Amino acid sequence: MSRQAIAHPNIALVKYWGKRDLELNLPAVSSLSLTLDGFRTVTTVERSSGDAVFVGPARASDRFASRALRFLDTLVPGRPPVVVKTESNFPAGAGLASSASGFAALTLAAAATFDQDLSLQRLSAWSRRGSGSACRSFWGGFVVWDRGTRADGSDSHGHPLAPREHWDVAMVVAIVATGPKAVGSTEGMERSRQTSAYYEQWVATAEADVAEGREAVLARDLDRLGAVMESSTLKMHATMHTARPPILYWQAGTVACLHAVAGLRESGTSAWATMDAGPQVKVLCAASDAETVRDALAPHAAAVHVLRPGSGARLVP
Ligand code: 2P0
Repeated sequence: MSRQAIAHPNIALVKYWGKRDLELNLPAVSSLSLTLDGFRTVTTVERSSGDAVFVGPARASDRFASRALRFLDTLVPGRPPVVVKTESNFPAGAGLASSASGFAALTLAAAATFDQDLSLQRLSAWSRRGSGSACRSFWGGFVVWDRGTRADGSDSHGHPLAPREHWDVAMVVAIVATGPKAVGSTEGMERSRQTSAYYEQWVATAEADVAEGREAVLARDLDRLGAVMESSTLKMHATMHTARPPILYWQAGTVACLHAVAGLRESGTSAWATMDAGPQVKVLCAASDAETVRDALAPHAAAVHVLRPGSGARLVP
């Protein structure tokens, strides 16, 4: 018995950064994201006589395998042994949201293999325990993850805000540097929470940013969404820059791309940047401006991808 699932990464427009419960992986703040097409993870879960995890054709590292298998243990205690095979068409661990698509696809394929007939909201809450941002990849287009208030985390999952057809935007992704990140997201969030004097302000202003982002998405107001989006990412990185020891994911190319985006706006193109736990710069713009944005970023990047709003995680029939 085996099932296969496909999921796309999502990029947060208003960020998740910080946890209020490490065990259940509950966020300190709500967030708002856009699910992308183009990049994707395909994962198969098959019942077997023993556990094994493969990434592409090769055995996964022990660290990767035990993270995936321990996650399945929390979902279905006493589960049968499985072989997991996963493959993504973009680099992992480089600030491109590979854990979002990875844990969304794994959750969906595993639930089907274990005959768990759950709503998307339940699956989303399950996936959150593997990687917080995964809970937003169950829907296409624009998605809100409510931080929730319940201690058991059952109300901390994604909700669809607007489908991919709602708004003809593009996310132009500048790959500034490849290779795994020096500090993982979970460690980065905890260091910010424990040592940055700005963390409290980050949390205090996050819900208002999500509310503003929601209104801007529903009104298709790119300048308004872009302004709150840049403010959110810069506040998030400020908590890292002021942590001890500091965390600086940005490279020279990151800053060059930020100036290129500001230059685009000065010359009349509505383009807005966001960065995650890595050096890459993702630029939101109208789909009709995507090539202009690509040309402006290309001199500063090793590669530039133009991605469009994508669909939610799904089982392969
Ligand atoms: C986000 N990031 O909202 C934020 C912005 C990175 C920066 O969610 O610790 O792999 O597994 O819940 O989801 C990346 O972190 O973190 C992330 P964990 P995750 O997209």
